[in-house]
Amino acid sequence: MTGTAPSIVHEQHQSASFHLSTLLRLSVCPHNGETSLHGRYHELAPHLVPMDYTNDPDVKIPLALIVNMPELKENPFRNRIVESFSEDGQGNLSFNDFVDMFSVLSEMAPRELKAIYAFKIYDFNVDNYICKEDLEQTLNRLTKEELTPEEVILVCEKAIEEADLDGDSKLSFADFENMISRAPDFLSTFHIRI
Ligand SMILES: [Ca+2]
Ligand SMILES: [Ca+2]
Repeated sequence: MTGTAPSIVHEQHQSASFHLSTLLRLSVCPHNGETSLHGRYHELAPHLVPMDYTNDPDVKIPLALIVNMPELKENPFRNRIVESFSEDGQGNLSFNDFVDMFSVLSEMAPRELKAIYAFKIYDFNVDNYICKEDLEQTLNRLTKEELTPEEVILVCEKAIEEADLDGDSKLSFADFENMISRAPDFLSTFHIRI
């Protein structure tokens, strides 16, 4: 069971990417959202991004410029968010990556899709599991370090204990879904207004 979990998650990531391009972009950008997103993308790096995208130029904007956007710069997960949407894995975002990011973070994105990306974002060491250390980093960011280190450890231990369906002391994507199904507000941290 444990051995199959990462590949299931991987498959879900892949199908999520596929649906992102086809479904979400349409549902999220009904008011010329893509046009205004292109404007935003261009603004971030006018020296890199051409205005004319008809030939789909191979342009990427580095993470350091993206995380300073007003929508992201107060977000404690900004670096992880951008990394999670970076197809080249280096934190650089193509325009397609950029549109995907805004699509998933919008209020209209389906809950399952937000869950998939939340899992990616919280998986700090990118091993397809959320372990106690991942959860501690997550909680420290969410609570802005209002909790003592001992409290953080306790909360994380309890959260894993409650959600860990297969008893391996770390959260697979299935365990994680189990956890967020008990906390309906959990994914609200992923809303960004464009
Ligand atoms: Ca991990
Ligand atoms: Ca588990």
